[in-house]
Amino acid sequence: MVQNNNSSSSSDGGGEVVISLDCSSLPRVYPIGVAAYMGQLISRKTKLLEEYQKLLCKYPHFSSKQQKRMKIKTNLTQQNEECQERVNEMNQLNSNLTQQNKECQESVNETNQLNSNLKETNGKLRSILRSIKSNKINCNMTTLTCSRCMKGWTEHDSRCFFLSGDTKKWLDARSYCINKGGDLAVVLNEEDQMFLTKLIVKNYKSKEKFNGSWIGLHDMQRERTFRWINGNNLAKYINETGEETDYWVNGQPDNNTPGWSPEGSDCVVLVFELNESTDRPIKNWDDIACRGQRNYMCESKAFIVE
Ligand SMILES: [Ca+2]
Repeated sequence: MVQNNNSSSSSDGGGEVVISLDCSSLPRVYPIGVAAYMGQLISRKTKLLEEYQKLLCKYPHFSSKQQKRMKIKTNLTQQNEECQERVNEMNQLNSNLTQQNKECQESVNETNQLNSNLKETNGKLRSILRSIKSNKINCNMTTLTCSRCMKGWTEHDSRCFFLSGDTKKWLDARSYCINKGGDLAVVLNEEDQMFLTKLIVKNYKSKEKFNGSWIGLHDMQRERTFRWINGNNLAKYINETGEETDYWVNGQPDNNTPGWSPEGSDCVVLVFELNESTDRPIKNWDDIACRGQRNYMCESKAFIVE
C-alpha cells in the first residue's frame, strides 16, 4: 500500500513527501513482467519527486504567499466594508447638509423678502410723512387715522372733492382748484352725480342758503356744445335701468343771458335740489353766466401712497 503523507508539507510549502511501504503481504519472488513494471513505476516516482523538488525550489513560499494574500484579501474586505460605512455616513451627512442648506436658503429668501417689504413700508411711511407736512393728506392725531384727502375735502371713488364756502366767478374758481392740485369737478357717472348732490345738501341744508356751485362743464367754445374741463364732450349718462339720461333741470340748458352778461350763459352749476324720498340722481344742472359769483366744487386725485 502506498501512502502519500504530505499533509504537513502542503501547509508550509517547504515540507517533504513521505512514502511508506507495507511489503509484508507481498510475495518474495515476482514474475519478470511485474518486476519490470515496478521498475518503471519507481523510475516515474523518482522523476515526479525530482519535479516536485524542483517546484518546491522554484516556489518555496507558494503556500505562505497564498496565506498572506488571503489575509490581505480578508483585511481589504474588512477595510472595504469600513470604508463603505464611512461612505454611507458621508452620504448621510451630505444629505443632511443639503437639507440644511435648502432650509438656510429659504430663510435667506424670507429675510430678503421681509427686508424688501420693510424698505417698501419705510418708503411709504416717508412718503406719508412728507404728504402730512405738505398737507396733502389729513391725519387725526387723536384717532391716528388719516384721510387720503386734504382737510376739508371728501373722498369719493379714489378722488377728493371740495365744496367751497365762498363764491367766485367760474374762471377764478377753476384757478383756485388748480392751485390746490386739482380742477373743477367732473361728473363721470350717476354715482358722482349722487355724491355731489348729497354733498351740497349736507353742507347747505336748505335752498335759501345756496345759489349753485360751479362744476367743470361749459360751452364757451361753441354754443350748446358742452365740454368738460378734461377735454371730453358731454355725453349721455346711463341710469340703473340701462337707459340714457342727463341731469339738466327741466328746460335747461337755455343759455338765458342776464342783462349784465352779454357773452351768454356758458358755465354750469349744480343747484340745490332735494329728493330724499327716491334717493335717485336729481336733475339739478343749469347753465348760467360764467361771470356770476357762485360756490364751486373742486376735484383732485386721492393721495396714493407710492
Ligand atoms: Ca340756464
